[in-house]
Amino acid sequence: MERYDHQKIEKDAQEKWASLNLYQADLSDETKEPYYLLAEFPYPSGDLHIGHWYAFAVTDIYARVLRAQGKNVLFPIGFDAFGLPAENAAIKHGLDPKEWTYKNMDRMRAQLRSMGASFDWSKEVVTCDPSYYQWTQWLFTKLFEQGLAERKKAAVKWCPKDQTVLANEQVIDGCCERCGTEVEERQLIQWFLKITDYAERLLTDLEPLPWREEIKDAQRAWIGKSDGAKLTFSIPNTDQSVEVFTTRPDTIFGVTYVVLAPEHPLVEALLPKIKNADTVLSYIAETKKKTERERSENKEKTGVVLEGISVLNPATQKTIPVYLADYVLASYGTGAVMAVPAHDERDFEFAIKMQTLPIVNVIDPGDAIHSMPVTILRAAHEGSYENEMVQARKLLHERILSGREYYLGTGTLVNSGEFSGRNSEEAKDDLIAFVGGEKKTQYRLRDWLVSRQRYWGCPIPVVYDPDGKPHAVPSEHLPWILPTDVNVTPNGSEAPLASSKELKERVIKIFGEGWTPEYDTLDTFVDSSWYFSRYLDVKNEHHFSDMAMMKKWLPVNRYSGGSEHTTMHLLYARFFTKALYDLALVPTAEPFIERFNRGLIMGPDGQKMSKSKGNVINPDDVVSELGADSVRTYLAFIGPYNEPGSYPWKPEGVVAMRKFLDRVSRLIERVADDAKTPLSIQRALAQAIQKVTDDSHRFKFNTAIAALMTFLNQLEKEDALSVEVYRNYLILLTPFAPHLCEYLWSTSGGEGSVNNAPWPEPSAELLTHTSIELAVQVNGKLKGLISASPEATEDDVVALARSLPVVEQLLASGAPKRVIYVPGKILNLVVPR
Ligand code: ANZ
Repeated sequence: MERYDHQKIEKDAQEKWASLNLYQADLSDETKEPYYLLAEFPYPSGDLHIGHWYAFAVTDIYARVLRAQGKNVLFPIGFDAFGLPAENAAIKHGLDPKEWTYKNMDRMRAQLRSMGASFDWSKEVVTCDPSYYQWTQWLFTKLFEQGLAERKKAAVKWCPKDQTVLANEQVIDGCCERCGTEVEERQLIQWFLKITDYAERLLTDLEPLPWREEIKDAQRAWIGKSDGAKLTFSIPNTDQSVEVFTTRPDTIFGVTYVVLAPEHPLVEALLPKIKNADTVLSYIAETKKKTERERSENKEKTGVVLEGISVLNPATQKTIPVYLADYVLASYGTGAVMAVPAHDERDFEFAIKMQTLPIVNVIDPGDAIHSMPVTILRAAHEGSYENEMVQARKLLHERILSGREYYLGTGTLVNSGEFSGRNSEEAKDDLIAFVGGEKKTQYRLRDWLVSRQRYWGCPIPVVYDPDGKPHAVPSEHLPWILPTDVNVTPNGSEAPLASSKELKERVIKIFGEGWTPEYDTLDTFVDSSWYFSRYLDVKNEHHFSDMAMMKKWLPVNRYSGGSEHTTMHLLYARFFTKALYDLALVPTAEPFIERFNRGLIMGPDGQKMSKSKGNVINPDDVVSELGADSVRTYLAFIGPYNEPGSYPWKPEGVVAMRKFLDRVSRLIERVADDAKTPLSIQRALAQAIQKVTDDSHRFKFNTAIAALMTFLNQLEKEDALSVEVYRNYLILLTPFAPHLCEYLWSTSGGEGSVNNAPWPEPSAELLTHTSIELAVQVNGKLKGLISASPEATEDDVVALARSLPVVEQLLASGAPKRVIYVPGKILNLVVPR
């Protein structure tokens, strides 16, 4: 079978597009409607993998559809170019992180071009370029002036061997990922952006966004709002007390002990009074090795009592013991909990483990017991619950009331003094008042830790005066250049920038003796929190972007990205935009209107692609063998693009796509100048236009391609095709296979570029009048044929059938006794004989 020469065709097409400068958006064009299509910009790791193709080549399809439909499309590209891999390459192989990064970008630009993606390269942003990070720094100083950037002490994981701070992900089972040394926790002063100030707005502004619910849910869970109360447990004979955050103030009478996080500051203050201080201190040391995730996981509970310390339950006025336990996290709520073992699973497990702690039920489930899940019933009634559900429920009820089983639900208060007998939900507020507490809304979201003790990042534009007070570097000194005389390998308790002589001298020269630099760099998520604004005015030397352009182009119409960025990046960018909006620096409080997450491409074995599994597909190889258009079309066909999912890469699938394209390339043999287009083909064209258009708008490229395949089958049955039908087919296929279509367009005498050809409009008449022949039977005997739309209702087709004289005669003007209608196939009318 004859194959088209993809290597030549693709090279020619790309050269033609470059010479026509087809994809450069004129942002101030007022004649067309603007559409900002954004795909998350890549990290320059050095080699383009299939994931990049999936991200960019498929989103590009939509850019092309929109452009053909007459929109002024901005589809930019850049590089998220700061970050650890450059630094690791420096540490491991002695390479210059800058050189490594810029070389990788060069390589990736070439690879990205091979996709035939219609990026507007004239607006490229590179976050590690001083012309970009100058503005990251400037925006940081604005947040700093506003009090939204601040320094706080925070616990960080520290590897004593590598002498460096580790990210949580770099701690495996309490040990350093690199060298296996047990990590420690250190309290270091770090920079934070106060995203928690925006927690409520990040939630409420999420509501109207047209995002998929699971994306919104993930953000909601990350923000983690809970309504509850702050209650105080005083320590008798001292002026100290323990504050707790609880969502269940209704269970206050059931509090039989209090638990502090091991890091709780009270522990140090109480130490002289703690009788088993040694045990307590060694428990604290053990905890330091665990990550928060390990502590939150449902493992066997551990803890230690503070001997000699007790607190007063403000409801019962009884003294109760105080424990340290690592299931309580220092960073959430107040870092302390009132433990209610009868109504909280973790407290229950802990009480059982410690053996001596009372479990006092304070909520009677009442009728709710009848809807308790069967698994609990089974536990309650060891084994034979099937025939004895009533008995089992009774047993469970007894076990709950006697504190042998915990109960998480609501019900009627018992053992709760004057509150006994009331509904637990309704009594909450009164109980808070009774113990002198206050209502409190708590968020799981923490402030965003943005300082990194790393080299290859944006220097934090801050200097310290001789008293150690931080000052923003004034804008005339921005960009605050990343020094180059730096020892990148961590060699002490300080960040790499501390080894720069030039940086220290620079600060003294500008600010005076005694002034010192900040040595930390910014988390790269800061760089990517505003890049979409920079694309709008990438060369601006006086401002981070242009207000008029931002007003015109923001929010981004559609943001296409990976599901791994649903929480961090998307939340950070939303927060950043809101903070800048409040400073009147950007015109919109939300950065993105639509957000689409794509699925994952797996190896041919259905596993995640990884070098160790040997299942990595190198796109360059496939492109050189089968062509970029085959890869693009295959990736678009693999599944719906806007849904979570994972798709194995099937080599035979790409080959099948290539065969489809080869068939398209031969269609030209049927084109004849004098060919007439039969009604059936006119209708098929109208349907194909409609389907490809609609499906593309929803990122359902898979079904759009299926429609083009069906249409091809129909076209191949025709002996002669009109140029018009043929060209329309090419226009519809261009977004998917732009190179081949460009070639066929010229070959068939098309003018200019197929990319400039306007998107066809389906004729409404052809769409609605699409009809098929339907056999009409009366009492099972064929009486004639009618032509009806496949969507016609039963009433419609009966009316049509009656227009046949023979049918009307048999019905004798009455209604049929029964109607059997199989749309698109048959209509059978049953009449009394
Ligand atoms: C008493 C109680 C009784 C609780 C009960 C629950 C059920 P959410 O909904 O996630 O906000 N808690 C509070 N601070 C904590 C911390 N630093 N570490 C671990 N657990 C903590 O969870 C709030 C509940 O989690 C709080 O309500 C508290 O336990 C616990 F029948 O207080 B509760």
